Amino acid sequence: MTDGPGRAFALTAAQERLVGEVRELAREVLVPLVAGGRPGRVNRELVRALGDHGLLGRLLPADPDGPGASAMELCLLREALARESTEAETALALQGLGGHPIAAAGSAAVRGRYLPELAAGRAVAAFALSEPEAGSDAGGLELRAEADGDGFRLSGVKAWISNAPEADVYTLFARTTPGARSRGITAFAVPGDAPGLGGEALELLAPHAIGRLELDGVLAGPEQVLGRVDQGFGLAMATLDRFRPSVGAFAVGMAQAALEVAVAHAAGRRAFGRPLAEFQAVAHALAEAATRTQAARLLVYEAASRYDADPAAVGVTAAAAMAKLYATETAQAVVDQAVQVLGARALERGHLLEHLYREVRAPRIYEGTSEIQRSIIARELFRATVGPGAKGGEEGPR
Ligand code: COS
Repeated sequence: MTDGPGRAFALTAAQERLVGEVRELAREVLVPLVAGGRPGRVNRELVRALGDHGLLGRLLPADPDGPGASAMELCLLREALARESTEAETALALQGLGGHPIAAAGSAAVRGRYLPELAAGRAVAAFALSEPEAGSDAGGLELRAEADGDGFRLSGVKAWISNAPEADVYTLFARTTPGARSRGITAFAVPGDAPGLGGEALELLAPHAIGRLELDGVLAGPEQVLGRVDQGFGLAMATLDRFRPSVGAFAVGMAQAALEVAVAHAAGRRAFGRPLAEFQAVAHALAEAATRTQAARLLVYEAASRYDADPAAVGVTAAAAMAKLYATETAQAVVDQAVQVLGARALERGHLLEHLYREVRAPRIYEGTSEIQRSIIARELFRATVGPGAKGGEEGPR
């Protein structure tokens, strides 16, 4: 990703081209499809278009044994889409998050069944980790997977699962060994039409396809296990290491979009006989927003590059946490500042900033809250200083 000395985090010409092409595709093809979707429901035409135009194929290999996108490419796609359409961005991201564990750890049968469909956008994936009583404390999840013949029978509830209950396949984490916390969790690929699987849609602040799942004795054969029995927690964490920088990229895209609206407004709008840009309070606020957005972008690129160099290297988890933490907190502040610069018009229903103001809130919660990211960073910090076993705060994760 280097482009010569002194430009360690400049994009290459090929990366710049990709970003430009994705933004154009979003404006011309994806945004009109978003308009035709039903708020709060999976937009299958949009997912199909993401497949038809090759974006999903960059994330998930259509050839079950082929390579997926790099973490850096994932970030570039997400940032570029977020500049144009948060709905298109989210549809892409969810397909990647739900599909990645299948690509990384699925049996040949499961990879062969789902990856070509997911990459083409003909099937929709979801990542089902959270439960009503286990959000941040993912190791405490309780959805049961009891042995049944050579397979398992799954019962329990998942909550706030994006794309639920409409997804065609769920990467679902369940408890195979009671009382063993993170050492007793197994990941499964569960088809959306499995007998005993039901659910309902939930309505959130920003409309997304998201819902609750109820499993009542859903049967899963041994070939549906992703990775190894009782080792699903590591797969969940490794998936989040890959996706957290890209949540940061989504946030950077939103921040950049908000910043551009605010700068254009401040340059053109006059008050008290001069443009807003000539008021130092406004100019400095926008300077600060631009600086923080660029810092967030660089943290995101750095975390993604580290992951691509070696996903298991020391420092990858903390870098992912820093990128997600800083970028999502920054985006919230930048969007809020942009609203302040535009004033009441930014609050009108349908204004881009009104939309971003609602969209920007959830990323500080999902894929690990800001508090969890700080705990992860602190744990790594103290581990590096005083050795393994150190905790980053009394209630921090081990
Ligand atoms: N990659 C691979 N393995 C990892 C890992 C990572 N990034 N982080 C932890 N693990 C492993 C640990 O090595 C440990 O393995 P062993 O039992 O073999 O030693 C195991 O997982 C448990 O780790 P830890 O003790 O750190 O788990 P905790 O229960 O203390 O909590 C946190 C870990 C808090 C980091 C985790 O629960 C988390 O990320 N929570 C947020 C969940 C989340 O993002 N939810 C949103 C759902 S997706 S929208």
